[in-house]
Amino acid sequence: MKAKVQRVSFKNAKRIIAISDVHGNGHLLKKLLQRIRFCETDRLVLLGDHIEKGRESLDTLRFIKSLCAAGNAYALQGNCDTIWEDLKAKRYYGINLVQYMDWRKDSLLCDMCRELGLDPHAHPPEEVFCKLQDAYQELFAWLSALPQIIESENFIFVHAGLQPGALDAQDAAYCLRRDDFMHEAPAFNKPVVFGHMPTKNFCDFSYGRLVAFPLHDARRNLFAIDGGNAVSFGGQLNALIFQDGAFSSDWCDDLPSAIVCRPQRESSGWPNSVCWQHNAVQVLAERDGENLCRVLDTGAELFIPHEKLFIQDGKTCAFDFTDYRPPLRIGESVSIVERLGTTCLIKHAGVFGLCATECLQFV
Ligand SMILES: [Mn+2]
Repeated sequence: MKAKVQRVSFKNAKRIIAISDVHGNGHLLKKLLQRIRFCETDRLVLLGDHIEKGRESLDTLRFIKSLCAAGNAYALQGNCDTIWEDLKAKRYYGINLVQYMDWRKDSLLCDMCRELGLDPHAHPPEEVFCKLQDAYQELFAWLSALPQIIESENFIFVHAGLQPGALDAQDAAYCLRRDDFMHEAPAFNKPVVFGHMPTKNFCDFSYGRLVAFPLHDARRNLFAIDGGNAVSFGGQLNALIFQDGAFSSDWCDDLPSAIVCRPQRESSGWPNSVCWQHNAVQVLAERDGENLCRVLDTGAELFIPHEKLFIQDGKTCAFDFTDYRPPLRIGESVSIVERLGTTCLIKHAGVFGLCATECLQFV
């Protein structure tokens, strides 16, 4: 199917703001919009994956729909937003909607059943389908009518990726689901802003570090903005803000924070990290509680705690981890991603790293 392209004029906007992959975390979207003081003179583009994985898909969807109805917000379709259409067409791994709800509890359909007081197991799947269809026709229609591409005077917005060539000739499925666009993308004349894959997965674009902030590739005119909210360990919701020919970003997350009470020096050398898609490792040596591992795809070598390793398809794999230690000054605030005994995995200025637990004062 051809992608639907929506052309908009942002000529009179003070700021153009892009936010991606809200994934049912409407409370974070509200917090972020407040933080950046979103107002009528702004234009906001939500890059899709509005629902699924977070706790409040139905509320989030209604909130985003109301933002769009107010006139200065625009929404794209992401691969998670077509779930109703996919289940209807039996395109979703051949499962029916009840099986889907059993598998994904944090989903739009589960929220809808809860709101209706409908037990999906008390009826045949076809009946559940009809009840939801009747009750939420308008929301389903709104989701399925969303464009896959939005083009303004100066920007192109898409959920996951674009192929080379004209916007009107793009394939809808490609726009929704392109897992490695950051590596595969050609150069574009206009900046292309996209989400879908957490920027943490592109550590080769961030000097080997695991990051959650938006990444900019100036050579190819790309902005990857998915901070991994609701999907990735320690993820955040990013807002990329264009104003007066420059860009900046802001973010929100749900992580607890701590105050630095002893300074930390930045680790020296190129950081070693492991992240999803390239997470198969070879254990080279063991010492108490951790393993020296080599990441098979990248050759990076780093110590990874025992509990961060798992077996998949007979291979030893690691959850996202890094040996980078960010520079920290007394009084600075950091987000606590995970406490690992004497060490903490933290996030500071959008960068993941390690810090000795004794250097932090928990608030
Ligand atoms: Mn996606």
